[in-house]
Amino acid sequence: MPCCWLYDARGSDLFNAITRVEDYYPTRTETEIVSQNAQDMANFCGEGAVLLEYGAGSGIKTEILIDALRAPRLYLPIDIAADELAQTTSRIAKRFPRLDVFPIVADFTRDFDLPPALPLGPRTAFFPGSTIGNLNLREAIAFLSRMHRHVGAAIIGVDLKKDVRTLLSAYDDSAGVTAAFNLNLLARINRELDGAFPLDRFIHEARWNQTESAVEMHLVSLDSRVVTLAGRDFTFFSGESIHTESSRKYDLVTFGSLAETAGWRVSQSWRDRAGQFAVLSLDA
Ligand code: AVJ
Repeated sequence: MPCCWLYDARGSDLFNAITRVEDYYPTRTETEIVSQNAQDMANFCGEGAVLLEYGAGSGIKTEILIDALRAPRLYLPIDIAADELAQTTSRIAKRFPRLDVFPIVADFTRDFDLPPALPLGPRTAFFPGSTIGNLNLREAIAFLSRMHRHVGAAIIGVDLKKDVRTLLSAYDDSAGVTAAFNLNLLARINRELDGAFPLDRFIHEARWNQTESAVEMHLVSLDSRVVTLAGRDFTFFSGESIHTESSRKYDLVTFGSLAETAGWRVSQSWRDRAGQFAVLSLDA
């Protein structure tokens, strides 16, 4: 399933809850990297920057970056989750009264237009969260190429390969928040498509796919069952799963050549001490 469907209002709330659980290391690690290197990142963006953010979400890391920018001109947060985008927009607009904020509700994995008359000034994209990891190779190249048409520079967060135990507990936390986040997809189908998935007969599972270098989230059916949706039958064998998300993990060399394929050159990389996560600057 396209993983963007995980993010209805409830899904966005649950994702924000995930970012606060101990087992899920990416958000706090990346936030720390951005905090400690905000000045370098701001210098990279230059004075009077126009900042585009793909998949803005709650915008916590963005706030840290904007705070370090010199006289930023415009912030364009792009997100599919309209409710959360509205909240983030008003919080950031309030905190930075001299900054213009122009939210765009869009699925950034598809083509969309930027507003026609953007102010002059260097345009930089901010793409944190390792959201790039949710895209497969073809999608990632298409996305990075579109970003190349939109802006001349970018700052991107990339989650790095590490031991499988750490990865799997990040995607199957002991508090069960990730399980609730994943299962909300079935609840959403029941709500919006009038489905009849029994939520207690599907279980969350995180799997490491070595070939894809990805953590996968699955919803495993505990029974054999037929679920009817919009006049169509969906048949499950017992143990068969719905694959709801892949979260690819990169090493810097592999990511560098992926970026190059889309016309980018990695210029700087910032990492945490343990080398769990990287934030990279890209030049066109
Ligand atoms: C959307 C990339 C930040 O893949 O790590 C968190 C979503 N899924 N736990 C990720 C997610 C399960 C997350 N990002």
